[in-house]
Amino acid sequence: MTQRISLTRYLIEQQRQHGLIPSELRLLLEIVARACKRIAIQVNKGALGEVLGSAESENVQGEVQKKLDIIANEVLIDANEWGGHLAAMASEEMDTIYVVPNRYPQGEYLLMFDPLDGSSNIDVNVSIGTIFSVLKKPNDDPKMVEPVREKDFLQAGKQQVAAGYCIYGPQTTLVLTVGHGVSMFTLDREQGTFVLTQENVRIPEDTKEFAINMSNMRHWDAPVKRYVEECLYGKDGVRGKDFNMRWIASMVADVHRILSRGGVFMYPWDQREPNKPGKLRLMYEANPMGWLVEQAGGAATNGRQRILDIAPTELHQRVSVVLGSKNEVERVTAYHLEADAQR
Ligand code: AHM
Ligand code: MG
Repeated sequence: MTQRISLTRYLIEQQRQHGLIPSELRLLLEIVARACKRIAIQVNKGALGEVLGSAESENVQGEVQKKLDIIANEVLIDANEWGGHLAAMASEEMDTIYVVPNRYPQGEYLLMFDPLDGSSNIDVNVSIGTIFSVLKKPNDDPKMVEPVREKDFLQAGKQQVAAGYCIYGPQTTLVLTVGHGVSMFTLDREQGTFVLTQENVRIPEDTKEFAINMSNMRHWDAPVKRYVEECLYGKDGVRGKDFNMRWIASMVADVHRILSRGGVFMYPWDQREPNKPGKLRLMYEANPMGWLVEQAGGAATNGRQRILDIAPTELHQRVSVVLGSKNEVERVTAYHLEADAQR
């Protein structure tokens, strides 16, 4: 019988072999995984648990919140606030940061999450997920413990110490990186444990699959139109091969497919909201997904620059996203840079 490696064992062995997961970070990751199990239970209940539908409220970005957005946010806060591993949390669903209350000890980590990504899919029984990113609280003066502030979160994605997502689909799968490749853990519902099911995930450098919301085509910038048009011409055009298209409208599900078999995912800037750099959020979506994709041998840019190099200026900052198979991401990025040079 093949040996089953639980998430706990994997984390302990990673620490032993590579020194990447100090015990507080392990606690943090185990607690996030536990919270994801609780969210998975709620997601699975669906209409029976009265968790579907709108909560009739809006988040800081003016988006209508679903009941499950709020439930998942509360589950993550409840699970994480008391462990002593965190200084504060930030969420796509909360206006400001959540500082660990005084009654609990404060740790050195900062946790960011999109509690339920792909919310438009909740009520139609399509895969959704939780995305998370972990940073260390900067400490300029080691003799003093300064109170945590929003600006402590404004670190580039390359500073992340852990990132991942949990997809609630036909299987519940936790996907994780601590900077030493990407591993996947499938939830064994009978045992209630995440079991290692894939290590060293690799994204093929080439692909014949792209993911973008085509209904926005008329609003895109010229380089994105050029890339997608070339894909659509397939064998009859400059690419010389046919492409397939997928769009789940759930970033976790689209990224999970790309980690599993390759592809390129794009949510570019468009003219519908010209003053916003894109729809997706840098801290809760692009940074963790960008790091996972890079750790699996892919690439992630905003069309011009590596996502992980972007220095954030705001917690809820948005960004244009191109990620996935390396050669395709490089092509889309080159098209943008060429167009810029001609301007
Ligand atoms: P959410 O975090 O509010 O769910 O929004 C993010 C989602 C992504 O998961 C997905 O890629 C995108 O929004 C889909 O947007 P659209 O409905 O414009 O296709
Ligand atoms: Mg989201």
